[in-house]
Amino acid sequence: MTKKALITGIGGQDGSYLSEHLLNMGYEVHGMIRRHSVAQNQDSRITHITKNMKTYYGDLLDYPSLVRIVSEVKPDEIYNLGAMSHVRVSFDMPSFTIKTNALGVLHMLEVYRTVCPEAKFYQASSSEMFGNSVDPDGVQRLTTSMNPVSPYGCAKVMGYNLVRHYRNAYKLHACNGILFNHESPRRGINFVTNKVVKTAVEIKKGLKDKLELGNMDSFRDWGHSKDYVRAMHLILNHDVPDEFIVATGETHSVRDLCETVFTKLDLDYRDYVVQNPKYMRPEELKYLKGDPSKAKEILGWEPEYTFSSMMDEMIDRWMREVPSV
Ligand code: NAP
Ligand code: G4F
Repeated sequence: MTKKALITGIGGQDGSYLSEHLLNMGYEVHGMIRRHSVAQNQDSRITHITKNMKTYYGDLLDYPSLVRIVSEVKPDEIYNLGAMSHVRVSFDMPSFTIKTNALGVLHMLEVYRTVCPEAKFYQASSSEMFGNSVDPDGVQRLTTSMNPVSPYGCAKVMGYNLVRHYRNAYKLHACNGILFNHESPRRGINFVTNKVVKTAVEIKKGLKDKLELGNMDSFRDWGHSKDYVRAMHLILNHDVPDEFIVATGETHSVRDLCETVFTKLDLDYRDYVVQNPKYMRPEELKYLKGDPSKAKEILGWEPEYTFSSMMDEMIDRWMREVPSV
């Protein structure tokens, strides 16, 4: 029988790739989108596939909308990807962030528990939950303590714990994927990878003369969203509901990122990158490098992209889209 998946945050980076992945596997895909005053912004990342799926207006903070959607769809699998996902913005909008990323998870779990408890549930947890905890060998793993350093991270820890609690208390198939940073040509342009790539291409084409950044000394473990949505499906469909880390096990600084991208464009980043305190955070997460061994051993998950091939794909997008003067 055709499986039905419901995705919150379907219009986001991961929601769009996950929809493609599930449609390719023969799933019936349903997704929740939020109403925007500019209607084309509601589903700009999924316009190429909306004819193959069904979308519903809703919001993680609007409990009646969740009851209506889940009751109508009766999903076999729920992927809760909806979130206020920008860490820097979470300092500016802490209340909305905590509501959406923590209370929103509670709402989804309650609707799941009461309407379709036989379904499986995936929660988009994040490496931001670790904050500045790093094991002595320089990695974060499932046993690393969680000491979040942003409203976003604090809310994600709450969501993570709620999923574990609901699993244990109500015997639900509820799972957490702790995903490290993942990017793609569809990444929002105010996240550092896409901001660096887009601006570097604009500089290359003579449209800009500088790139303003915040902290260039933080390190991130950057993978590709397409690889990571495959992991989401594997995590949810593992026999036992559990927690998994999804990461590359490789780390780069923001400075390395700039050097890689500008060098690929035959430019020297030191001639163009300036720091602007506006992009600094009140508290910074300094270093991320995840241990994906459990996902590799138990789920057989392997990433297909490298840091370099992902940057090439992102550069190609902007080389095509940025006009030449
Ligand atoms: P994204 O592109 O920002 O997508 C987030 C989606 O959530 C958007 O469709 C957004 O809708 C929706 N959303 C925001 N507030 C909502 C609300 N109150 N109710 C319902 N939907 C809401 O983020 P992403 O990169 O795809 O990430 C997907 C999930 O993985 C998020 O939960 C994120 O926190 C988590 N995560 C991401 C990463 C990463 O590196 N990408 C790593 C770890 C965890 P609008 O477009 O209408 O705002
Ligand atoms: O690209 P970022 O904004 O991603 P961040 O904060 O690591 O969060 C992302 O990854 C998390 C997983 O670890 C997700 F949960 C979360 O939803 C999101 O997808 O910033 C990366 C680094 C930071 O250290 C930041 O301070 O880049 C630094 N940075 C330096 N200049 C900048 C900038 N970040 C942004 N967004 N913009 C800058 O101008």
